[in-house]
Amino acid sequence: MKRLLTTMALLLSPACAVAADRPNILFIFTDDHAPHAIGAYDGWLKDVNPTPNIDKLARQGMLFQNSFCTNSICGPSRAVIQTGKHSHLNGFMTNGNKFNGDQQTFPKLLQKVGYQTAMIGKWHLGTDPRGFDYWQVLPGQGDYYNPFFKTPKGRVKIEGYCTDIVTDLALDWLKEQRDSDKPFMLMCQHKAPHRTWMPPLRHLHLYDDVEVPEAPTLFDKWKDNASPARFQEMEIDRHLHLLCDCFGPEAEGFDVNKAKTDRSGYKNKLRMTDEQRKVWDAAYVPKNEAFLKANLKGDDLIRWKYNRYIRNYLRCIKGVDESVGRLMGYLKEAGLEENTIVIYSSDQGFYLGDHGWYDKRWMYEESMKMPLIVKWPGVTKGSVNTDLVQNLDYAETFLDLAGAKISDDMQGRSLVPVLKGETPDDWRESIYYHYFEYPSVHMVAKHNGIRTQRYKLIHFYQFDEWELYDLEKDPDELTNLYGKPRYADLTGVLKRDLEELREHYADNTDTSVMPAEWRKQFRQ
Ligand code: SGN
Ligand code: CA
Repeated sequence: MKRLLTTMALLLSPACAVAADRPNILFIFTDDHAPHAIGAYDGWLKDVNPTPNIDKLARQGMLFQNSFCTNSICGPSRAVIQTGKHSHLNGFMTNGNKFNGDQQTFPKLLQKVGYQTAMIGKWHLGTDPRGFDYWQVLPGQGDYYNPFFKTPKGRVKIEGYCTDIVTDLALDWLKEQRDSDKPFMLMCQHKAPHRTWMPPLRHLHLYDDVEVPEAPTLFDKWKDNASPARFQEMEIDRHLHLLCDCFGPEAEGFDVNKAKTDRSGYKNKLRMTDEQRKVWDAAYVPKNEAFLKANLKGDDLIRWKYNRYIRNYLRCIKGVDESVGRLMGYLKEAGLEENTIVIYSSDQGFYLGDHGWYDKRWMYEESMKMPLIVKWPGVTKGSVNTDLVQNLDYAETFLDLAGAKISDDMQGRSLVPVLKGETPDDWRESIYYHYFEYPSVHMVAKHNGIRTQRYKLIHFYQFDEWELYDLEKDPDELTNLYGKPRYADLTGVLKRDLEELREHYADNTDTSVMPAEWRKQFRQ
């Protein structure tokens, strides 16, 4: 009798279900990969064909056109994914925070129901990963060349190119450490294509002979925006550094010692082995000489910097796309393809010269959007979904896929019905956004806001300035409708809804206006 009861208890325990019952989850995550730099998203870079392997995933999966983060910055986005809670509740509001690993996370909950969990690559949450049977992560931002990795046993340096190494480590784990009696959840997280965009050596000449289109808003002067857009520090023109970001020629009077201490491209180049640097210089030195000769000024110089930046960014993405190809190849070879759900996503979007910028942070479309493609064999079949979804939903989705209970205190919703093509009638009609890092690098003012399928209202509360956009008529967000009498009623409704969302998500953080004398100081 006792034996029978034990057997029954085991059968009822989800931890005991055999691997085949529940899908494996492979989460491929990158850093700063804007959806419009993925071919399948059909943006203005699609003709460059930047991502054939990711596009293939989209043909077999579901591509989310309206996928957004809650706070467009690295660590915070990752903390939202771990917890299924907005930044103000998980405590990781800015990159300077440290993640409290004692709190509930989805990997811990997956372990409880019998999943084997692993985390490889960029983590960027300040404290050591928790809830993983295996982890090997880049310290902080990590390096493109010859990076260090942190493991439970200490630090190791691995020679080579970061994207390739992270892929190798993920494949090694799948081949050698995977427990075939359990379903797995593997997070394979790349540093690329983060600043300072350093491509793999094999791709330094990729796109040399291709005309890469220009961002349609490259020369935006933010005439209609509230003041924060004019006081940022992320312009291709004034802030993208010719040497440290673009690997251009060393300018006269350039302080090499300072560059060595910065987290700049110059310092990163110094990490290369002599062999690596030789290949690098062979690619860039002749181009830099031609650049010096051309003596570009004004818009031509902006165009040159844009071109150097976008090509290196896309070359980094080529490395990522190859990683996706290798991982998919292995799943097939190992007979894991049919029972593994593959997710491709990135922590936020990015400006690819859009509005004259690089970087992210703003609630504008380019940086608030996250790519999200989910391939669920037997379920998804190459469709495009336009429901409003967020990184807030990932934890819930993974738990649901694993047949685990979704914790009541999580704030998002499972995407499982959406993936099955059965979006619930009461799916969200608006999303809440809050960015907290100011003053800080790139000087993007704090703001919160609401986005519906059609409209977006943004409040730069420290300066008490607002923006309102009609995304249907103005997808590039160039015409600020805030304060226009015709939009007064709509503004009132959106303000009320924003307040309701703030309450709904229990965001009690301080959104007061800065004292006038401080504000002045930031407007000089
Ligand atoms: C670094 C980058 C910034 C970037 C932040 C945050 N400068 O400071 O451009 O905004 O990280 O990025 S760098 O020259 O050091 O690359 S995040 O992805 O970690 O949020
Ligand atoms: Ca990022």
